[in-house]
Amino acid sequence: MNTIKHIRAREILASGGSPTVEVEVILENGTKGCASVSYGASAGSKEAFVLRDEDPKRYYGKGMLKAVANVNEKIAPLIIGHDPSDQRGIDKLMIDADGTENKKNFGANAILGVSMAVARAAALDANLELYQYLDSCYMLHATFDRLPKPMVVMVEGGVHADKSTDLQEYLISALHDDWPAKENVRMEMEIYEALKQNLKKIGVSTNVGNEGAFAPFGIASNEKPLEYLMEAITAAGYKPGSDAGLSIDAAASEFCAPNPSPQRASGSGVINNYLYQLKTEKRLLDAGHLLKMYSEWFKKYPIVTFEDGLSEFDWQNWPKLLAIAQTDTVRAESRTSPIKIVTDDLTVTNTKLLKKAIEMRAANAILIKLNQAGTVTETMDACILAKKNNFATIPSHRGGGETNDTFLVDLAVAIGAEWIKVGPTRGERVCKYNRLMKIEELLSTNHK
Ligand code: 2PG
Ligand code: MG
Repeated sequence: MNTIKHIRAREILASGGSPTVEVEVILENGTKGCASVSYGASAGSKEAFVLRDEDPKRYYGKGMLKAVANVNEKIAPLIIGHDPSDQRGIDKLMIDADGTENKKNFGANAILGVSMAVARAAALDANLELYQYLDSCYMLHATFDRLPKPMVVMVEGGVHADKSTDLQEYLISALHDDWPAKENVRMEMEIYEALKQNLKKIGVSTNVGNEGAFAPFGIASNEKPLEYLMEAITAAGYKPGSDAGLSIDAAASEFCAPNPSPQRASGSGVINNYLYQLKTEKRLLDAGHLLKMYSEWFKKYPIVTFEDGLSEFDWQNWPKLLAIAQTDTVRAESRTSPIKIVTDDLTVTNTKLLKKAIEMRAANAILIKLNQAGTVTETMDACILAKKNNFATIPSHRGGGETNDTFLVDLAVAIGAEWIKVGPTRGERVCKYNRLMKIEELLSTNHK
């Protein structure tokens, strides 16, 4: 058996200019798996713990030398000598040795780096592409006959940009399952270019936010980007609602606060325990009025997915949002499936929280982020549970600190995800779409 011989972690820079963790796992025969870990800017409160040094003398406290040391000194001795193909066993070993609910001891950034690098080394050792390896390792029986479609951030605000919209992301989601990935990617980038030209024409700034999407300074309302996206789709020569749909990630936890005088709004069933502050429009809305605004958008625009429309604490109103979305969706002739209500901060790629969302009928889709879970196995388990319960899965990049690692693309392909949320520009984003197009080429040459 080809066992794990050596594990080495180091601090590298993530896209925001702050450090993250990179891990190398080397096997007896010299096979080397390398992986780096991303982290978010608008992280959910229940995500697995990102261990930062909190040393103000280095990187304003954001150094990751403690996590690096945990890999080199605490995790490596646990894992060295193990069979790298026992991914589930290795992940469990690290979870148990950490011993905390959210990986606070070693840091999820340390544990995940090892978990991903082990998977890469095992895939290389088995002479498989990573997506093939994940398929066999987790017995997914993937057919690879449909690749995830791109879902690209086009306009961004919230904590991802300065003085833009309150809602965090406005995206274009490709709708054709039967188009080659490279055609869906091309469409997205042509719409991005059309959007840029349109914004310039009307005198709106084309400066970009964390993820390379436009972050229009001083925008008039949170609805405006939806109009911009509709115009851009048409200007690029595509049909809104049949070729390309609109998606939103409100990231509502970021503009939500407890309501000092909570009341049940009469008749609607909405419980107003929280208030939502839309600074752009100088409005403070209770959940009832926020849902009313969303409902109007659902009727007016071909919105296909809607993520974190309510705060991660506002659980009781999520089923109401799902019900509204299922009745108020604009339907293009070619598209019959109802809008997907996507959980991100609400479920943080955690099977316990996903189970709760399933039981409460709080949503019908889940965003998947490796670092929210903290191991490859827990991430895969969340995907498997979602699939079993007819939840769409959408693996996603991170806003704050993304890296050039493309693991999430292989994961998305292996689980047969509906979409993959990344982009649009900057190296750490486009490398994901480049990997997707490469996988398409590999599959066409029989790498199933
Ligand atoms: C999100 C992500 C990715 P962050 O909320 O979905 O766009 O942002 O990584 O900052 O949480
Ligand atoms: Mg989100």
